[in-house]
Amino acid sequence: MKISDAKVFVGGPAKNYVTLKIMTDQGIYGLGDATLNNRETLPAAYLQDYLIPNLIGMDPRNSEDIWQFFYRGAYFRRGPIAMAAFGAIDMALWDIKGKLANMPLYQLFGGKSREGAMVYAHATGADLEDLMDSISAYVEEGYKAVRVQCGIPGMPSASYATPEKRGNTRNYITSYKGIQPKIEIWDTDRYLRFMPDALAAIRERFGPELKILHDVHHRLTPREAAELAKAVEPTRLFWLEDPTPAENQDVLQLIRQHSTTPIAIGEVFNSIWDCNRLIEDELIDFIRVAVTYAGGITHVKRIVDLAGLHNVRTGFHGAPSHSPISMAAQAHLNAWAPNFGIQEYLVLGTPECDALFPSNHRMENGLVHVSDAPGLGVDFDEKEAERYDYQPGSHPVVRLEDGTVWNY
Ligand code: CS2
Ligand code: MG
Repeated sequence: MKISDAKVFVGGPAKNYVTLKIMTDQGIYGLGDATLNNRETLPAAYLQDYLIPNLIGMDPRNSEDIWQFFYRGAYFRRGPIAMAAFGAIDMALWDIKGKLANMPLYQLFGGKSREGAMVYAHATGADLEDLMDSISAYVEEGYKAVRVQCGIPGMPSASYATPEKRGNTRNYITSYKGIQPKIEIWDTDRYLRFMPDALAAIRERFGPELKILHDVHHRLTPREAAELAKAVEPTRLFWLEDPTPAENQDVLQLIRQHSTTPIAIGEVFNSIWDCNRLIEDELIDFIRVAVTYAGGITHVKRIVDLAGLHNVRTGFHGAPSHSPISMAAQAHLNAWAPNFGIQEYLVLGTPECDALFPSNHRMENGLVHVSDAPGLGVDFDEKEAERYDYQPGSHPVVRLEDGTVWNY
């Protein structure tokens, strides 16, 4: 069996998805997602210019060898662009493997460990009352867990704030349009004065059962993060995410020494080497990598197994930047992983998105039920794809009030 061709598509409804389709000489094809949010053309170029010419003629069943060939063969290892490109190839090869075996992927991993995998939605509000409305809407729909982000009084433009009051606060998809980044202003002191009480009020309003998550988006210093993690202990968060930038991993010890609030980190990591220390030293409770830019199923499965040895559960990144292809790959891992924690899940299910990526994965009462179709269980409609092309975008850049650049 040989890979006969491969194509890359960039574009999609309201979002640039980087979709890889690998064809074989036996007519079976596989799909992968190489979307790297706001840098989409780069993994696409890596695939087109370097990887696809090498892929043609390879045996698609040797997914491990192909992964090693590209990873070691690159010489310059890791990095989100390369790992997103390898990840897309890897997903597509697993998709082919599942179709050959006539089995859904979770069966190849070891079968189902659960019937439905718990997901969390993004509730956002321009202010606390607005956020409460957003949470209520998700709770009414049956979600068991919500991430809560809120506008901070006196801080007009942080990514937590939805500038449009109501209306736009559900199904939150941040608009990053344009190559010039939007500037947001951040003030740590205002945030730290507001957030612990806001989280306590949410717990008070929604009671003990709701799982409440909050994303700090790398904004705090280690000491400030320890202060916040300690202050929110009575609220019993499901997790506190990215409290500090994770380049310096020693600082996580400071947070641990001061608080028992569960910590989730890893959405910007792209290899096991970015998180092995955090996992082995048990400095985090949830690992947030995504199959998209952490090298695909082959590599992420290794991270999941390492995490399982150290009481660390999964909480894969699932922002709208991921296409339904990588979300399907994660649905299969979530069905299998003995140390599954939760899945971030944003309702992509617009009619346009469903038409482009038809699948039978379904969300019901806050749980994702994985499809039983062979392989990834998601398809890609090339005719639909012709409607879209690449739209440049950029993440916001954050500055302090005096102009100092801060962390997004
Ligand atoms: C966030 C993301 O989903 C999350 O937890 O941190 O919304 C993040 O802003 C985007 O993925 C950036 O591309
Ligand atoms: Mg995050």
